[in-house]
Amino acid sequence: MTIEQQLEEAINREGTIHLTLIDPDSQLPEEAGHIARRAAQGGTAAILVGGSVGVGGRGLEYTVNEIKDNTDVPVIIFPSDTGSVCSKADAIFFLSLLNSRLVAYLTTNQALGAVFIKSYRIEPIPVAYIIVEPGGTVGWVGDARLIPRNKPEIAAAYALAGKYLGMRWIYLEAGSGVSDPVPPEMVSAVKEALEDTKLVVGGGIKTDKQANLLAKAGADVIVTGTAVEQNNDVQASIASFVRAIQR
Ligand code: 1GP
Repeated sequence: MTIEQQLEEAINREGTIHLTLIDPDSQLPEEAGHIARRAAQGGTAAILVGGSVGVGGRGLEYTVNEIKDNTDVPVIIFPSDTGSVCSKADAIFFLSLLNSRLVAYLTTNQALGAVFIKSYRIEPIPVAYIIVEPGGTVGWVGDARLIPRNKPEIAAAYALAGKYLGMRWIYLEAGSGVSDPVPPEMVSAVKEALEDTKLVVGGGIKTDKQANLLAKAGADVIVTGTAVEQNNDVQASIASFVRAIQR
């Protein structure tokens, strides 16, 4: 079974699933392995590895190795550019940043990275990536024309475009560590447009309540990163997110 099928099965079984984002630039590889183990024990369905700045090379490779050594859940690269492709990962979110002004984030990084993905035999999972205000670091790095928070119809139009382009996953991103996640009203508008295409929501989700509202609005996948980094009891924090998103 592919990683994508595993995620789909988990969504069909549980309604909404949780993924943990680990930024290799935020801690030593050993610590990343520890976080991943505790996150898996808390019920996270997979580990995403990525970040907008300072991710690549040996730091990335050691981090992925440690995570793989410490857990059995899939390890999926959440890339910022071609430097994020890592041979040790199980899969990669093959993103196109649909609302970027830069062709590099629409297709050039994808073309340059694709050859590595093929030769490393990592599973590519096609994802339409859409950045919503405030956008955080990734919004700046990706030069995104940020979707205004009060314009759910624009987010829905982009999401539908991603679906019609053949992307099987749509990712609504507010930016890592931002003050407020994507508004639930926007999530429900996007999900209504997408129907059965899978919807991932991340950025700024800090509380169980926020996660619960986003799941109820139609998110199939909730991603948290900063909330885990800031919590000493990773397992309890993830377990509580997982409980909060159960429909
Ligand atoms: C993944 O960028 C997010 O979509 C992670 O955001 O660090 O705010 O959880 P946080």
